[in-house]
Amino acid sequence: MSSENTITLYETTGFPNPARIRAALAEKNALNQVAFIEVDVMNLEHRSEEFYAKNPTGTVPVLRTLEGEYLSESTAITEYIDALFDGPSLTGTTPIERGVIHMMQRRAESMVMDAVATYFHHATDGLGPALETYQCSEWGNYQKQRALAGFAYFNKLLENNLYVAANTFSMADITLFYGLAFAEFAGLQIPSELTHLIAWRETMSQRDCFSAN
Ligand SMILES: N[C@@H](CCC(=O)N[C@@H](CS)C(=O)NCC(=O)O)C(=O)O
Repeated sequence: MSSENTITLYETTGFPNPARIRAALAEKNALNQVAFIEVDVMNLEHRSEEFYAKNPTGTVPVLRTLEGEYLSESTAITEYIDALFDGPSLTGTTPIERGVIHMMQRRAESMVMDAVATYFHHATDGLGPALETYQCSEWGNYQKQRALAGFAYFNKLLENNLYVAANTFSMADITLFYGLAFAEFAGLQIPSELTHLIAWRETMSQRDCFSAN
């Protein structure tokens, strides 16, 4: 699909935040309505003036909307996709659902996704010396402990719930799923006693939006 007059996703294959957007699009059955442009993060394409003009924080994903606006932040992009396309809601329909899903998405992001990312970038080799220009291993290892506490929190939550928020599949599940995938990539295993979290992840991995892209 051409990138003119259509929605365009700037992404980097294999990276967890862009994968959240692929999953949201798959859930809405809208992957074929979007053009995809690969950003070469390993060769610093996301730190070019051209890319900063799209997203001043220099991260993927970025989505160019039908109106030609550039959206960054996976949650904001997901909200746009959710409102634009038909299909099951990822952000909730009733006021209480919307509030709870937003809250739980942010918990999954802060307690798992962002904590894992900080561990990865600060306390491991991360993306390598060309990209990791500032590292603080103490901060990274502190975030590793936060991530482990996040795992325990979600394990308890999922003891009696099929989904992270509002008894329905949502962007909160997508964020937690890719937060755990990132953790595995970074060498952070889910402790074996966290059986509810492990079982939830296994069940989620069968879902088409995660397995088909
Ligand atoms: N809060 C942002 C995080 C985006 C982010 O950190 N993306 C990573 C890839 S998963 C990135 O672009 N990393 C580039 C770098 O670390 O230089 C979101 O929700 O989209």
